[in-house]
Amino acid sequence: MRKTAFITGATSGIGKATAMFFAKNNINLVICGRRVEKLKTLEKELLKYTKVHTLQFDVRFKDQVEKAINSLPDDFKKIDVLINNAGNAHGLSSIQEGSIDDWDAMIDGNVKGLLYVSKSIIPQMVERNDGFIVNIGSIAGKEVYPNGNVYCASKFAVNALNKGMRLDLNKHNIRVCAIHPGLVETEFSDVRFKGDTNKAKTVYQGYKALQAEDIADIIHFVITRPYHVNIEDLIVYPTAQASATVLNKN
Ligand code: NDP
Ligand code: 8X3
Repeated sequence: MRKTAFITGATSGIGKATAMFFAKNNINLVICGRRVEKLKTLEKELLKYTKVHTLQFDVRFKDQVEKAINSLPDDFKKIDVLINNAGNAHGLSSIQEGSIDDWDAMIDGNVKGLLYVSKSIIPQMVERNDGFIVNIGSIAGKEVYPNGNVYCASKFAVNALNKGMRLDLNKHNIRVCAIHPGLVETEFSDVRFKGDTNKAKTVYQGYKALQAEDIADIIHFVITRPYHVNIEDLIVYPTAQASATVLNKN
């Protein structure tokens, strides 16, 4: 029987590429995001390959999360694979100059949002003693870099939650994995720099950054291992990057 994957943050970047990769590999999809037009455009493309349901909600608001997930039609209610991917950095400022609104967006989206979605989906996995959760962390969750402060804190939290899930869900036969990418060329920097496209572009210039499809391929590899194999923690850099601050640019 075909499996169903629930992907948050599917309107762009890693989530969108993962949806496309999964669709071409016969996985049914629930795709989520706030931008409904982007969800609908992607749905049209994915429907060429698989069954798709779209859910529009903001992960920061638990009522929206619960309502959306409770609204899933019967065909999509059983979630085999949860990809906790939605998230962003907002700003790149010193701790003394950072904006509280940016901090709220990162803590609420990257941490609480991941929790709200997980809380709504984990019970069915526990009941079935079956399921896979992939948490998209970041190298920012392994290493703090200058001005990364709150974004890094949010991804350190994802790293901790991944370990917590792995421990608590162990007796329920549920696989849990975190993937921690380095620099991936997506809308991430556009969001971080609040639409300053030129500034965002320079992040990915002078070397070959990871592409969203690279991470999608790895996520698919992780979830298609035999059930007794759980890849728990994976750091992925572009070849040109050796740490959060060491980048071999031309
Ligand atoms: P994008 O900006 O391209 O995608 C982010 C996705 O998250 C969008 O689909 C967006 O959808 C969704 N999203 C953001 N905030 C919310 C919210 N409050 N509610 C619902 N959905 C939300 O970035 P990436 O694809 O690069 O990022 C995906 C994940 O990968 C993030 O967790 C990021 O931290 C992580 N990551 C990215 C790296 C990079 O260098 N790009 C490196 C390491 C990790 P919408 O706006 O439609 O709601
Ligand atoms: C995104 C990668 O280096 O901007 O998580 O933190 S980085």
